[in-house]
Amino acid sequence: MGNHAADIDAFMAALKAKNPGESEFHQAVHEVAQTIIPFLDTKPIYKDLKIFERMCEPDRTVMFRVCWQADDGAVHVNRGFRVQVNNAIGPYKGGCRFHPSVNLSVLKFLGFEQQFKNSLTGLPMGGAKGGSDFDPKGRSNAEIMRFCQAFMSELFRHIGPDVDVPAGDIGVGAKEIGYMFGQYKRLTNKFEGVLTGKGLEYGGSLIRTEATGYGAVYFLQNMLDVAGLDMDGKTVVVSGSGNVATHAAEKAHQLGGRVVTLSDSGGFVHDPDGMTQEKIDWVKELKKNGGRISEYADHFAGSTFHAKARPWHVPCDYALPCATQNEIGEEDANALIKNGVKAVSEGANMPTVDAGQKAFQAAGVLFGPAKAANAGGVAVSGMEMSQNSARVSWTDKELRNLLKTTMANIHQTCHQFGEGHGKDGGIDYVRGANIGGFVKVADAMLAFGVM
Ligand code: NDP
Ligand code: 2IT
Repeated sequence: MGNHAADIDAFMAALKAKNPGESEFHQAVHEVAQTIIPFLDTKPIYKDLKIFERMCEPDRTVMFRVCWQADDGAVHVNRGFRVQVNNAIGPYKGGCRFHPSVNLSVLKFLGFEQQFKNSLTGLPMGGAKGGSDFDPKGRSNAEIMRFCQAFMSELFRHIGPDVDVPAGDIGVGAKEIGYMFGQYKRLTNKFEGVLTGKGLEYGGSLIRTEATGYGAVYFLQNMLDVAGLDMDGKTVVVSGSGNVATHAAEKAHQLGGRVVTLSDSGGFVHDPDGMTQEKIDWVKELKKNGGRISEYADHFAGSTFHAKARPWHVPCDYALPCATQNEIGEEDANALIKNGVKAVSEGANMPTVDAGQKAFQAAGVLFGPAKAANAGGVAVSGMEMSQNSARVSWTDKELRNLLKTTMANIHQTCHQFGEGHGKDGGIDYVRGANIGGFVKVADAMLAFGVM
C-alpha cells in the first residue's frame, strides 16, 4: 500500500484526537478508510473537497434526557440520542437501539456505517442512528410504553418523513415502534410515514420484519453462487436469537441448510439435529415473552446449552453473526477457519473485529460485510417509506421479489468494485461494499459544493 499506510495512519490519528475514547467509531472508520483512502487517488477532487473527512463528522448529534417512572414509582433518568450523519442522497434514515451499552461511540459507528449501507440499497436514504442506554430487559409493557413516549417527546422535534425516519434495532421491535409512532402522532397531530417497521394496520410494510435476516441469507447465497457452492445440507451457525437471527435461521433452513446454533447474551444452544421451522417459531415466541435461549435446551431433546460462550467453535460450513458488534474476535475467526468455514455473512452490524475480517480474507473465506449483507432491512424500510408516500400497500409477492433483487444488486455492486482484489484474484467484498456505498454519496456531496 506504500504511502497509503502513512495516509491512513495520519487520518486515523486526527480522527482519534478529535473523537477521543470512541473506540467503536474509530474501528468503523478505520475499516472504511483502508479502502477509501487509496481509492481517493482515482478522483482527486474527493480529496481536495475533503469528502471523506466530511462523512466522518455527523451533520448533527442530538442528546437529551429521557425521564420516566417505573411501575414501583421510582424515577429513572436515561440518555437519548439521534446522530444525523449525512442526508446527501435522501432524508436521514436508520434504526434506534435500546440497550445499556448504547453511548455516543456506538451510535456514531452505526450512523457512519448506515450512510454507506443505505447508498448501497440504491434507494434515496441518508444515514443516521439513534437510541438510548435504557435497558428493556425485565421491564413491564407499561414501563416500556412510558419510556418510548418519553423518548419520543423530545425526538419528535428532530424527525419527519422528509427529514429523518427512524426504525428498530436491538431492543426496538414492532411494539416499541407502535408506542413511538402513537406518541409522534399525538404530539404533532399528523399521521405520516415518520417511522418504519410499523404494524401493518397503520402503514407498515409486509416483509419488513423478515427482511434483514432473509437478506443476509440471500447475500450469502449470492456469494456461494459465484463460488460454485450451495446451501444444500450444509451446516450453518447463527448467533443471536432476536429479529435478525431468527429470520436468518428460518431462511437458511428453508434453503436447505442445517442450522445448529442460536445464542443470546447468556450463551448459545447447539442442536446437532438442525432447527426446524417449528423450533424457530418456538424461539420467536420465547423471545417475544422475554425468555432466555437456555430454555431451548430444556425443551428440545438432543440439544445442549453452553453458558457464557459464543457458537464459533462449533464446526460449520457457513456462519451468520446476527447478535451485536465485535462478537467474532480474532481467535473466534481462527477457530471457524480451522474448522472449515467457507463463508460468513454479517447480519449484525460490525460483528467481526478487523483482525478477524483479515483472517477470513487471507484464508479465502467468502466474507460479506454488514453494510452489504444486512442492508435488506433498511431496503424494505425504504420501500415502506415509498408505500406511505403513495398511500398504497404492495403485495407480499412484490416485496419478496424486490428484497431478493435488491440483495442481488448489492452483491453485483460489491462484485463490480471488489473483483480481482480478493485472495487469488477473487472478490474483496469489503472493498466492494465500501467503494460501492461511497461513490453515490460522494458525488451528491460534490454537486452541492462546499458546505
Ligand atoms: P434484537 O433486539 O431483536 O436481538 C438482539 C439479539 O442479540 C438478542 O439475541 C440479544 O441477546 C443479542 N445481543 C444483543 N446485545 C448483545 C451483547 N452485547 N452480547 C451478546 N448478545 C447480545 O435485535 P436485532 O435482531 O434487530 O439486531 C441484531 C443485530 O442486527 C444488531 O447488530 C443490529 O444492529 C443489526 N441489524 C438489525 C436490523 C434490523 O432490521 N432489526 C437491520 C440491520 C442490522 P439478549 O436478549 O441476551 O440481549
Ligand atoms: O442497522 C440497520 O440497518 C437497521 N437497524 C435498520 C434501519 C432502518 O431504518 O430500517
